[in-house]
Amino acid sequence: MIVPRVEESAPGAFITFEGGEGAGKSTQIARLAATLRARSGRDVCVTREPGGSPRAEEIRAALLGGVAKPYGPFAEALLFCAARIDHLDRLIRPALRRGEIVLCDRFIDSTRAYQGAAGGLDPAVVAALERVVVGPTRPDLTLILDLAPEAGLARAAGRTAGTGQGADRFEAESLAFHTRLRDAFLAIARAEPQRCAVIDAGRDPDAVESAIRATVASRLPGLLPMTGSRGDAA
Ligand code: Z5A
Repeated sequence: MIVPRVEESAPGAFITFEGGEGAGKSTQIARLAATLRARSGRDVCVTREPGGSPRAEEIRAALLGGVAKPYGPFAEALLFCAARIDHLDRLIRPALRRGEIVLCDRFIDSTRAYQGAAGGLDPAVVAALERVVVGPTRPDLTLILDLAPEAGLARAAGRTAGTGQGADRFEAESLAFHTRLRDAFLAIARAEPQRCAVIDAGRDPDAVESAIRATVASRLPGLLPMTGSRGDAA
């Protein structure tokens, strides 16, 4: 029997950010966290996957270093799940129980898109893993930052230019892989419109931030009050 690992009444709010490489997730999470800290009166926990807890960060280093790639997408998915189990148990669920707002850079939809749609892992296997690993701890809102893969890869390359760092395990994949990813994220948004919102991430950072604030304010009105005539949040 699978025991639910977060109370149904957990008072926190769980928002995930998803999208392809360089879509601007880290940039926008930092901005939304600052806004929520200033205006919601609640504690905000910023985290990421893979990673977010010391053990999960160790698994992250192996995954992004390509250690699991030769074993195929199923083995990679299991490692992402191992990291997620620790992250949920050590960080996300305790924070939600304390009533915090958790902002997470990537979560279940990245497994669906990277290992599933783009990597070829059977969606039924991905769904089964989700059921046993995540259980009832589902995001209240998922912001899918949508950007043409060519633009995202160029942004990611611009960020590492001159640092001596090369592309990581996933950045090094083909343009066709990244195009499948984008299509997969958009398909998830179409399939789960109540949970997901697509944000046009091709605009300048201020415009993207404004769209995200408005979406949070309308989808989770308890977190950010709506103000102004255009529906934007304060
Ligand atoms: N993965 C998986 O396969 N399965 C899973 O289940 C999970 C993950 C959970 C994690 O890598 C990898 O793990 C990821 C999927 C896989 N693939 N990769 N690579 P990561 O965490 O290192 O990388 P990422 O999640 O793709 O994030 P990123 O590359 O750091 O991108 P980002 O956070 O979306 O973007 P950013 O850092 O905010 O911005 C990138 C650059 O663009 C930076 O220089 C910004 O200043 C700039 N930027 C940001 N916004 C803009 C706008 N609006 N205009 C212009 N420039 C901008």
